[in-house]
Amino acid sequence: MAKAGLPSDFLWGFATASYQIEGSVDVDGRGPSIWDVFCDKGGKIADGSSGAIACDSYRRTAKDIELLRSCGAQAYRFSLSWSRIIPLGGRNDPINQKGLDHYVKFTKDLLDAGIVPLITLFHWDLPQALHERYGGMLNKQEFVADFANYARIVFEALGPYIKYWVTFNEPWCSAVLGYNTGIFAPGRTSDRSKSSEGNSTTECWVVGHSILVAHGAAAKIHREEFKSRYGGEIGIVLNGDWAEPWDSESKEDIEACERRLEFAIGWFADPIYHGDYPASMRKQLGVRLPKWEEKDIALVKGSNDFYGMNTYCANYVRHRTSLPQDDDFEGNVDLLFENQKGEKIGPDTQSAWLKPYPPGFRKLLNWIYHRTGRPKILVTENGTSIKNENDHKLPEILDDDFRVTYYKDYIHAMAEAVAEDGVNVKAYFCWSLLDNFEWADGYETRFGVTYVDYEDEQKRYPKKSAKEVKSIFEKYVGKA
Ligand code: PNW
Repeated sequence: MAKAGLPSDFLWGFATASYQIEGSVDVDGRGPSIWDVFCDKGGKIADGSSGAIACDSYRRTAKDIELLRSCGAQAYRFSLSWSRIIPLGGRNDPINQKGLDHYVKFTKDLLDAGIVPLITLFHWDLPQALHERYGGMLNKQEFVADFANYARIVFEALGPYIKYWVTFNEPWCSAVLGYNTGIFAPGRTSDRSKSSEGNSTTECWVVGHSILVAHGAAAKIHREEFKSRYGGEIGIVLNGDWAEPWDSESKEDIEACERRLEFAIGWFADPIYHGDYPASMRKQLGVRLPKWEEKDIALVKGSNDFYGMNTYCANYVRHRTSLPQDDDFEGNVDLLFENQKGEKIGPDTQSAWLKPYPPGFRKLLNWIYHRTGRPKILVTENGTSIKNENDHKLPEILDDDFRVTYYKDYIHAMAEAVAEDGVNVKAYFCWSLLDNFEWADGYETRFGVTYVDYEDEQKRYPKKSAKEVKSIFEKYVGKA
């Protein structure tokens, strides 16, 4: 049996994001984000919904803090809505003091409740005005300058209270889902049945590049202007799921797994930890992958104080013998849920892409740890939806045994990676504290450890998992 344990200073809690929970989209001077506009287009969100009300968390901060306390959470990861703080987003646009004050008060209230706040500056809700003004993240120079200005305003206001800053959540999703497949805002793609604008062969790579430079610029500002005053650490959050070879004997499939991880994770991690994109991406994408200007890579290389890791599941990966398509973003591989022997990687959930595979978590922790030169890792998201969960009603819906098992197995896998393999993991956040607006999947897909009754004033009911997570951590913390 492998040893399993976590250090005694390990921090655990729950995560959310502004657009998914806040609602109050036109309250107290908030400006629209690309997600407000995308939802309003129609036909983009499974149930035709939007984040207009969501969990009503903007008005229920006290309830959310009470909930966190009742779950025994030590920490809470949430994101700021840029367009609440600067409604038009830009460096010459006015600041909305009410929006900023809201987050300052919330942060202080969390601290008063004994909960460590972790702030994400950008969880996909770009101010719409910046999208309209210059194409948002397609315009590196403007975007970096505006993001840097926004970050500085936030560091100034919240610096004294925050130990961990995340610049960007999952740039892969912003770039690929927003500018290649077009299933996320702003919905740009070459597929003209979905969008009249966009170029899937180039834009996602440009957007990824802009995000990296903006992250580097914010990290520099934090380090030079705030760190000595307030302390605190800064990093980016990258998503990625483990890859198992479709044919475990095939050298090509094993290489395809590596390539898949490089396209998903190395795309962002390699510039930060090694100063350039992976060679496999360079080879496949050629000139479509932006070249690093010296001044940009100087900002990006070494810009992480910690590695923020989001992971949910795993895939089987099979190499392709055909030449890569121009809009391919996966490294020219097939992503499958079954291997050559017909074995499934994991059970179905409500999310088409998510089949739990706990051993993959331990393997991926090891892969990332060694690829990036053994940084401190914070697991900033991990969790699951449940097949047909939304068909159930109170009180049965609170018996989320599938989710409880998921957390038991995933946290155990992490505790093995720490105690047995020596991976330096210091924090873990369940996704999510609340059922919430699950982007293109709307409200039908629930990820919360808390049931939110959208029909009855967004009342919150902790599910079984909300209580179980605490006892799971009690088993491991202090044992490594
Ligand atoms: C993450 N995929 O998104 C996000 O950070 C959360 O906002 C989100 O609610 C959560 O995971 C659950 O989906 C992802 O298609 C969305 O592979 C889609 C994918 C991965 C992550």
